[in-house]
Amino acid sequence: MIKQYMKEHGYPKLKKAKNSEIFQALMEMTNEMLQQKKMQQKKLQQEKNGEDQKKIYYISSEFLMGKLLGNNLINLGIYEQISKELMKEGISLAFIEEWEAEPSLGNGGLGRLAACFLDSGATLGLPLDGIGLNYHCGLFRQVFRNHKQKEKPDDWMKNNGFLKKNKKSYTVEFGGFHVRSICYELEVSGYHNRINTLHLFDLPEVERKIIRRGIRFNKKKIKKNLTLFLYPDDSDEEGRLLRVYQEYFMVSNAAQMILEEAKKKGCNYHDLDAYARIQINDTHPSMIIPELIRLLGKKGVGFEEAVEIVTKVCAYTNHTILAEALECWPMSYLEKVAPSLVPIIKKLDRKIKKKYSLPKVDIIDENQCVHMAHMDIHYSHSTNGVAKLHTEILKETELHEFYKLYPERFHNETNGITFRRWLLHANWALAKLLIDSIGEEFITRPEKLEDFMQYYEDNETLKDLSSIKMKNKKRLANYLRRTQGKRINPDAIFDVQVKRLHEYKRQQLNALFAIHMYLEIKRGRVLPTPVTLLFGAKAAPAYTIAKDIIHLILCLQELINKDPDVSPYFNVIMMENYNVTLAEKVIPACDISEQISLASKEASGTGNMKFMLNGGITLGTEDGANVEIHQLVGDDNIFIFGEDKDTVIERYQRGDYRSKDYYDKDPMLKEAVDFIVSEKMLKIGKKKNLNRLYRELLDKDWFMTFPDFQEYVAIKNKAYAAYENQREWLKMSLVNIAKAGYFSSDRTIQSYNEEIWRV
Ligand code: 26Q
Repeated sequence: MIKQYMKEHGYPKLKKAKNSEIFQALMEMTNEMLQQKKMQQKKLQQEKNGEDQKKIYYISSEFLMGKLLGNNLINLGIYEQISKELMKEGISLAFIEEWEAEPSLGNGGLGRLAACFLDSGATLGLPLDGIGLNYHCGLFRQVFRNHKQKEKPDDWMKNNGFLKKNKKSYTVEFGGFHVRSICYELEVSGYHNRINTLHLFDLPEVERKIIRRGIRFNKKKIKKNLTLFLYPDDSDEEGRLLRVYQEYFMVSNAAQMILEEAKKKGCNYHDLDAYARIQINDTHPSMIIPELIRLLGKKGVGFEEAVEIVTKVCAYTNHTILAEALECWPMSYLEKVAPSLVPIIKKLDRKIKKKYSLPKVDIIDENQCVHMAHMDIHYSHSTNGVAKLHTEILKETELHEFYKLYPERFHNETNGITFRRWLLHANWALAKLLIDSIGEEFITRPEKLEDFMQYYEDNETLKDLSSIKMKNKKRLANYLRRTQGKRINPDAIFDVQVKRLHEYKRQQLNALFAIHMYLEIKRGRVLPTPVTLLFGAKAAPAYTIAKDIIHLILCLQELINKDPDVSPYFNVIMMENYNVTLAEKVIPACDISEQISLASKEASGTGNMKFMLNGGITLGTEDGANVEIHQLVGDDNIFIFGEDKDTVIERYQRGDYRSKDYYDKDPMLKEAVDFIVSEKMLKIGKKKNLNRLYRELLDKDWFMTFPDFQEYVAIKNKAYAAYENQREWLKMSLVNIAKAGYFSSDRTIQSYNEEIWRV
């Protein structure tokens, strides 16, 4: 197939072609197939009953898509065929796939969730398009220099040919000037099913040249910088303003496009509800509500009616209860960026003040700040949390006043992950074992995975699971050696914590454990099987403590791996630039999945689900979707520790947590904490950073690592001991795989559709 294509399109023969040429040919061929499929789809619809009348628009400032080639080949049903064809010439498709740069359009969980949802929407045959922004240099590329994170622009567009410019263009009016947008598209293929579209808006004048050292640039030149980076540094006012410019630009384009598409299908604006459903992914796109009301007004729809229509069309997803992440913009910012929305937002707020006179639910507070989430809840028909525990906390605590006003609007939609990328693509060996054991139905009917439980006692299957894990560990070891010059031992237990760096996720707790383990081994403890602690995490450029935690881990890596007394038993590896591509290699290789956030703080987590599906055993707190994982696999197939959410929430309410009390009472903890500023560490690292982190823990420890330390050390030791009984361990792994069906994003999207969109 690819041979033929290359021949017909003037490429050299496979044997003589460079890898870059094979990649180019595969990409072009795939693009053509996607276009053809899309045309067929359109034709078929026209023949049948016209276009899909009602369409779902998932609006999000982030879509963390991952590389596209492999995923498209899988969804088009030709991955194996191409892979075999290339293999005949001694070429590895996995290797060719590395030529593609992954679109750098997201931070972490929320963006990756959006990408999984697009895959599931298309796979289920739903008309579900994404709308977002095309950030030229993406988030940032992380490099380590002198044991510190440095940020570099990520020029992903240079090596990604799936992005296609289309003809859409709209005018967006900011205060004092206007811009004309352009729009790119990415085709989103479903598994043996439909093709949807991700629309990414952009500006023609954006200039790479204005970037100076690292990722610094002039934040005032809006026309030149608007879509240069995802969330520029928000530590200063200019950065925050730029973020509001980005948000308004995104939603104004989205609203204009949605109205235009609806109109084309016969909508008269009064019946927009029959043509569009809008899912607002966290508060970043919230201005779509006043923007739609404004545009409907221009089309002749009265204010009150427009409010009603928009409320019916929009739905809002909350992804966090962290106060600092809840967007609340000063009115003065909106006056500067989007002055035409200001009277509308004020009117919306007056309605609420008049109806409820309850300051807690106001949109505009007494400091003239606009609470985006409040606007969403009042003026959309659905608010949802992303895991059972999270939704409960929203209803009982964070959004309790709103829940009392609108109990029927609250839903839980537990997150999910696409099995196509996180099983078929990332771990074909395991997928193949599953297909051979229980058939391939589970790929689109995830509840079928449970059939794998039949093999619980089957020695052959357990042996297969063991050799697949080993193969994946070796693959990761090779990859890290090749791409980062890091050496890891595939015979070690892989104990993995990969996710954005945030204090609430508590990488610092894991680092304290590493110190403890180092000291124990120095005192003569030996481990029957060596352990490798693997970290991967980017810190926000302006998040000082997060960067100090990275510094600590990098210093520990240096100290521990170079100590001949310790390194035969225990290693610490901090992988550079953790992203989707690396995740696809790390997750299938993991034995122990660290999900150790402070209970109540992680809304859901989705990495936890990916590890489970790939046979990793969760070691975690009762937080987010860990609670649901625990319920599914039972006490014997997970390692749970730590204080529960009620204890934590009560302690915050009392405000009486003093980390120093724990430090004074617990010599083991004291020893580990003091080591941060020990002579050995100061020889490797920077006094300023290590000392600042040390003081932070002693004086504040806002995410309460100290109360959980003893239990954490105990449970890690328990997990390492359990690993020694390989048969029992593999059985645990099998249960995790078999019970992971619930976490397919197909289930999640089906549920959004049944409860919220009703398309
Ligand atoms: C807000 C204001 C100003 C600047 C930045 C932001 C901002 C940017 C990104 C706030 C939040 C985010 C991203 C949040 C996120 O990724 N949340 C995660 O969402 C996942 C999907 O639901 C959950 O699984 C995770 O638990 C949650 O942390």
